[in-house]
Amino acid sequence: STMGYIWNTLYGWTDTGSGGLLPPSTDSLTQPIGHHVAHPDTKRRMHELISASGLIDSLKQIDAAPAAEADILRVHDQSHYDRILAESALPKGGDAGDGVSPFGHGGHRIAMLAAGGAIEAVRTVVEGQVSNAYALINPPGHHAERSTGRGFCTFNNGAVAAAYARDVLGLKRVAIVDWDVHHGNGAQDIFGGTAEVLNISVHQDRCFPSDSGFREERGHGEGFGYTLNVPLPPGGGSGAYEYAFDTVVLPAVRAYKPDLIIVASGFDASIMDPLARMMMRSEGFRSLVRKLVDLAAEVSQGRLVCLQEGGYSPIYVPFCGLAVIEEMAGVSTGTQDAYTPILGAMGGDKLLEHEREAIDLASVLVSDIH
Ligand code: 6DK
Ligand code: ZN
Repeated sequence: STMGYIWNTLYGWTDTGSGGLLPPSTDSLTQPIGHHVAHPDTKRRMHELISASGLIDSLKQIDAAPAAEADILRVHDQSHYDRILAESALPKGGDAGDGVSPFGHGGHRIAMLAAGGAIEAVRTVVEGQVSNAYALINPPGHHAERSTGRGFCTFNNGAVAAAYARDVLGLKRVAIVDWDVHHGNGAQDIFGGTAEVLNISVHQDRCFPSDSGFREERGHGEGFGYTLNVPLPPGGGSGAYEYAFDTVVLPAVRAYKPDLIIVASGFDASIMDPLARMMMRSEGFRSLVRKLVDLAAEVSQGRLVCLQEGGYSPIYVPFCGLAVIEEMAGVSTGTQDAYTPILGAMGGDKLLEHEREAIDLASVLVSDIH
């Protein structure tokens, strides 16, 4: 069957405020700019390339339904949900929780549509209506913890979808593979105590949050071993990521044998990204998702769902997204990554010794997964 794809016009309507990254302030002299790094245009532009390339004609477009309050409450506190709802009703909106994650009036509705998009992607894949799915949702989710939003994230879309798969669709085991360049602290907070969800985060070491994502954080109680962090030194490219996938991510998911693989798919490990210092290009992301498509065929009946997380280069994120979705769909539009001649000449693809050493330290943790 065909691949599922989700985008909603309202995902392009998040109001990230008039600051660039920090709130504008005459005290700190952070000037207003009107185009926050997480401005939704980057994701809308990715959707437009999926459309303009013609790839969209090969995809089954699925409508996002808003999540229900009960869907959110599987993984978040009532107080967090109520605060978002209340601040969303204010004329100028509010903040997801950390003071650097602004949302506008009505932001609650968009966040519910993002979580609902994640649910619909998972539901249609598990019910067999589509072979696999990419949900280009916004706002992102992977930093949102049980009791608070954080890092541009309001509700943890991936966790909401994983809990839905478990509680509503009856799946026993869900693996989350988080290749967003930042640490997947939200799922670690929410699922750290259970073996029913395997949470693997491959990220730039101490980029964001700067105080989590260490290899030593392995989950607790029954969940010990089912949180797996793979921090990478800054500067890594496809060589480091492919080695991390081949020696840690794939063996871990094989050992776990999930019923579903959810990918926290950010494109902020790209060489063009302002919020991290890694050097991936679109072909690198294509090869990572190829590995996961094959892995899903082997362990999870092909069930693979990508959920959009970060990515802050308006010009380059679209090409990364196109490569990933083409590969999942098994379709080539013949579109070239227009930036390959420039970015490929910069180097950075080769696995370096210090990267190998860091990844090897994580690969020993796989043996505790059963
Ligand atoms: N740093 C994401 O891409 C979000 O993972 C990344 C968020 C980076 C925020 C950078 C930032 C601070 C702020 C305050 C104090 C210290 C550091 F969730 C995704 F969108 F996917 O604000
Ligand atoms: Zn990120």
